[in-house]
Amino acid sequence: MSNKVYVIDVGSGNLRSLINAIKYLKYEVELVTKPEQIPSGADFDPETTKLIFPGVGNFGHFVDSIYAQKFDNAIKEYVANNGKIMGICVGLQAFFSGSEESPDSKGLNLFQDLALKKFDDSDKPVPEIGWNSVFGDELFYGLDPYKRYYFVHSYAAILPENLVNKNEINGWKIAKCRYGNQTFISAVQKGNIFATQFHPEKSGMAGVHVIDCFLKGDTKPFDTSIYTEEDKLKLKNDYSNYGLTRRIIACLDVRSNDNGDLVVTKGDQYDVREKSDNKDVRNLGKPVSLASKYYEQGADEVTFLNITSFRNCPVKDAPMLEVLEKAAETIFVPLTVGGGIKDVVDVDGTKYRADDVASLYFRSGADKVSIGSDAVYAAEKFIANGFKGDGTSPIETISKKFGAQAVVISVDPKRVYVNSPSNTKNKTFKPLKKGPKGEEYCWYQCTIMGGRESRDLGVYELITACEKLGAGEILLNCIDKDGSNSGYDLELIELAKKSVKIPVIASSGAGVPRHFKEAFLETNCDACLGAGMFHREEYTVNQVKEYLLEEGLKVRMD
Ligand code: 1PR
Repeated sequence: MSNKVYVIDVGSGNLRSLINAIKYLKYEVELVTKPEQIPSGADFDPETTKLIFPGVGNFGHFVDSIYAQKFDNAIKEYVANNGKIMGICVGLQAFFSGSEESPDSKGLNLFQDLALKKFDDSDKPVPEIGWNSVFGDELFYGLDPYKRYYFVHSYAAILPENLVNKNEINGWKIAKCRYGNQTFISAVQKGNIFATQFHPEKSGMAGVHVIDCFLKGDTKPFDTSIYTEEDKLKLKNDYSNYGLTRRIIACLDVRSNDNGDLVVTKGDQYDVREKSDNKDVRNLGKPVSLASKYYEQGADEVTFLNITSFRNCPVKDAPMLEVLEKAAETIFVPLTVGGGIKDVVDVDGTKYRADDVASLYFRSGADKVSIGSDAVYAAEKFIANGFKGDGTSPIETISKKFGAQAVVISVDPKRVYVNSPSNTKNKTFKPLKKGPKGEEYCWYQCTIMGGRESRDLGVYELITACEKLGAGEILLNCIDKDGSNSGYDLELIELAKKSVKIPVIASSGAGVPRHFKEAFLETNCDACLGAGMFHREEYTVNQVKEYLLEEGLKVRMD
């Protein structure tokens, strides 16, 4: 049996995690960057040759590159010769005829006459970001209806009512998934062709198992007879949260300490120095080993924030690139990186656009980048420009190239009390508790450079502008609550959830598992992030998840 796996690389997004998952399964990877490298002739054996077709980001950008690089006919010929192929995410989407996302671009039309549509956001956040389950009477390739898989997309092969109960369409077996009130195709199989809308390489061991089945040519579904009735009850989807589990994110604030070592640190209201006389940077461990620990504990995502942006370092040598490369070798859940994602002039004078900087991170294993200070500048410009973008902000350039789902906005706000809404141009609300001087109103002021500079821009103004500019998710910190262990600022999170359709991650203040439950139930946030409580080993991620499960909230158990 050949040990080689061919992976098509049209230059989009994060291939590293996929390559790592394949290597983890003890196969070798050969990247295919030209159509003539797709195995044919003596190199091709329908029984043993394996080709993977991964895609992320914008449908048009992806399929246009396939046509421009003349991959279309080579893929069709390979498929016609019964070659084994697995499409992933936009790789699956490319098998369809087209997508509402890019009406002028054509898909490969293997799965005929079904086009992709955007999710309806009237009942749920869009993009769908998180862990959903798959179902169907005839599953395949190790798919398990009791496991969870990581989805990140705004467009899908949404099934019309008359097809929702089918297990097969146009001779293709389908696995389905429900997001809110819509059912879509989560995986397809026909002969040697297989594709998943979710990212198996980002779906923990459940996803690695699916890749393993494809590589072995084992088309059987997962044997669910191993589960007891109790397990099934615990694991099965109850669709209470649009179908998604409650997502728990472990966050690592990373910087160099005074000796130049890269450490994970954690501040109180963003002050990361010890209170002792020497005022050292708090050192809570090494980034890769802590990230691996949290993955093992069941973290659904890991976020790395470069909190000092390593100012004098050449872009291509940024220490965070190496951290990501190492972390992605063994962590098969999504990785986000933030800090310094902007247009930069390198130490040698070379100019890099933010999307080039982001691309380096994606290629190193990141799935999303988070933008802090530059998002504030972009929103200010957007508002000054009559609520219009000019296409040049990092949010716009990265979103256009890699898709909205890859762009997270990291917000660092502080609460400001005022006597009357007329005291500020920003949107105010009436807090539950009045301010220290009896003020009845407040707003959340955005800061840049890790809280060092406050701007005349509110959180509402920032996040609504960023959503319009093409951001896919909000990471909502809170300087007042950061490191306090006193629970999230629920009023802030609720305000954000009411203001945007894109998912909102609650951050800052988690101290005990109950805080996660409060945030999920009282604000309907899409994910909860914790840092200090995990670093100080007060609780493990798994303990938080077990608690949530006992309280009736579904979580991913790999
Ligand atoms: O502005 O695009 O270069 O991004 C800089 C990034 O670094 C931003 O995402 C900003 O939030 C982050 N950052 C900058 N300075 C600090 C600091 O702490 N001095 N960290 C900082 C922000 C907040 C969260 C933290 C949660 C949860 N840290 O990441 O993990 O508050 O903590 P807790 O659970 O312990 O309460 P740019």
